[in-house]
Amino acid sequence: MSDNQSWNSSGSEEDVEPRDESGHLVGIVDLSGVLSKWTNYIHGWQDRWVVLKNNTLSYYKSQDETEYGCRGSLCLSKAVITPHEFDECRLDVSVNDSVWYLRAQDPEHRHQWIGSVQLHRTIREGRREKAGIQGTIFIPQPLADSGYGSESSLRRHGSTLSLTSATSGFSATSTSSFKKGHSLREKLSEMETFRDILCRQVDTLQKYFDGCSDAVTKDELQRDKIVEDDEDDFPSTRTDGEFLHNNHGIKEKLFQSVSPKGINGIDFKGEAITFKATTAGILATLSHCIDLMVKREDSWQKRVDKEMEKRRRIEEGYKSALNELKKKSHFGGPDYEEGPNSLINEDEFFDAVEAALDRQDKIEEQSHTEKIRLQRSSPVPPGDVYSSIGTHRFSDKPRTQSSPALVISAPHDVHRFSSEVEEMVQSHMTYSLQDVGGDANWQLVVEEGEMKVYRREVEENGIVLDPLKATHSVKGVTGHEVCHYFWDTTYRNDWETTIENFNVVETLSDNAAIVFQTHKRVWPASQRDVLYLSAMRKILANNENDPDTWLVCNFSVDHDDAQPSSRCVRAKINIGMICQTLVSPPEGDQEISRDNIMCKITYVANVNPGGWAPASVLRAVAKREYPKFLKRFTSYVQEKTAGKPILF
Ligand code: 9N3
Repeated sequence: MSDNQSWNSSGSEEDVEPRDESGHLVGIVDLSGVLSKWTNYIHGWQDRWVVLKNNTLSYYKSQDETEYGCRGSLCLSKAVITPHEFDECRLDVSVNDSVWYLRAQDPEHRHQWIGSVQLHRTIREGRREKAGIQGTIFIPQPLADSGYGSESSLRRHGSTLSLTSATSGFSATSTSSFKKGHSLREKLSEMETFRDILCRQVDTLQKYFDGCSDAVTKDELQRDKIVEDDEDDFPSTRTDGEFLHNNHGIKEKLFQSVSPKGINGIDFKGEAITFKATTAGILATLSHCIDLMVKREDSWQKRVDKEMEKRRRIEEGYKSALNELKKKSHFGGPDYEEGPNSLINEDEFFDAVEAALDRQDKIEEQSHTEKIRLQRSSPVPPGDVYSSIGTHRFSDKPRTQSSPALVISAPHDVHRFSSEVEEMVQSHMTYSLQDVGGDANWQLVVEEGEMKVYRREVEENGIVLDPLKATHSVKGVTGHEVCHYFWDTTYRNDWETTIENFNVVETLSDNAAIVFQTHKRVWPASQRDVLYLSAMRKILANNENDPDTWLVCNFSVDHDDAQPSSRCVRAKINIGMICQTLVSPPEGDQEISRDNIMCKITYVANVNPGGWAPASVLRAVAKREYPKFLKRFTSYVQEKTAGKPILF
């Protein structure tokens, strides 16, 4: 129980039929506390000390002023308590046509009040029935300044309401449970109260008009001209100034012949005045609402302006900080954007990479369609760079039986990296060809037609090294052809889309070279370069039934002519393109055509990015780029070899 409300509830023996000094039954569930009470249009909601006792709800100006007597009371026997539909704090207590609009400080307090009033009534009813007492209705007699907390009191005091002050002096003076800054909500609540009052008044007026029309038809108008003794409520001293919005200067002459409580016991003049007062109140509250909304909008606008200014300053700060950073020598170097101190987070990095890749795709697509268009308009003449394949020297190499992976290299293939190449080739033949389909360590990341791409997630010191293995079956081409187009840098730009430029640093032999390439920068990651030895080999099978193997290995090496630069991060690669040709026998004595051949490819890739890069980004890029490369490259080989002699 809060400090401004108190219970006097007990189930003790004394309370069975207790009576106060004046013989009234005293509280079983008495309750008193502060409630906001709707007073009038001028004062709106006011905090009042409300007491629930002896089946009566009374209110006082404040708790300290209870000895001066209550300002109004309602007998609860016939009272109707209505919790407000939307305002969770409000409860309206009405008896006949008297309504008290009340507001508790919060929904819990409202609940307590409603519960208490109901409990009070139930207990009283029970006692009354027992005692055979008939329910009586207590009509409140408001005190002089009790205001207009009910419709009846409104009507009673309609004439004393200074209507001019109602408009000019209307201000949010309510000291109710509404908190500061909630004045708009307060006003809206007032509007709801007005709406309720207005509805009742419209009903009353309607009743009056119905009565009028009855009276006219029954020719009873004369009988209704009896002057009743209710003059106190409508002093004759009333002046024009007391009328609100009577802009037309028309007084209710029309109805002056009718006594104040002429038709259906309704005092039309009083009703008309209070009706005007209500509408005046509504208008005043509305204009107040508008004022508040305008003020609120102003304040929001100011806040928006302030935020915009703040944003502008931050953006400026960011720009100048970035400029400062750019001036520093390490800008653009390997340690700048990447690494845990990167200025952008992984998500942003990832988005940027994706966007850049999409842009690249679009450009590639455009150049591809352009190329096709040009090819169609001017077909490639015979003997172009691609048609030399039939004369490749590997095509007539002797076939020798040897150990599992016998590497044949002619004397002119020998160079200073020969042993490294042999080692790499052996390693590919032993490990790379192993099937990973059923290996739980390898996850299948992409499967499209014959192509299957697997990877193993491996990280070393936070650097993603995920080994990749892909298998593919390509119809109509041989392993030799596949390796030829993969190894020979002449064709590199036809299928490779991730390279910005490349150059052969050193030609080691007819089938081995050292290549330097810079990969296209995928903003905002630093650009990567790779320096690798690329060698092509044919490995003869152990027996007649097994196919020979064609293989290209690209693995990182060092070279004095291609030192790492500050512009790029040097990535390290170890890649193998391992191919075997399967031939299905042709029908009859026909020659083997491209329809009879198929190349089984095993592609393995180990890329060490050479520095920190976000794992999620690298993995996403790898998942996207490898299948794309495999499809594009193998289609390219099919395209290039179609209609040409088969290079076994
Ligand atoms: C990737 C290189 C990087 C990243 C490669 C290099 C790569 C792949 C294939 C060479 O098969 S190849 O030898 C054909 C000749 O070019 C070959 C792939 C991922 C991202 C797909 C794993 C280095 C560039 C890089 C690394 C990290 N850029 C940004 C972050």
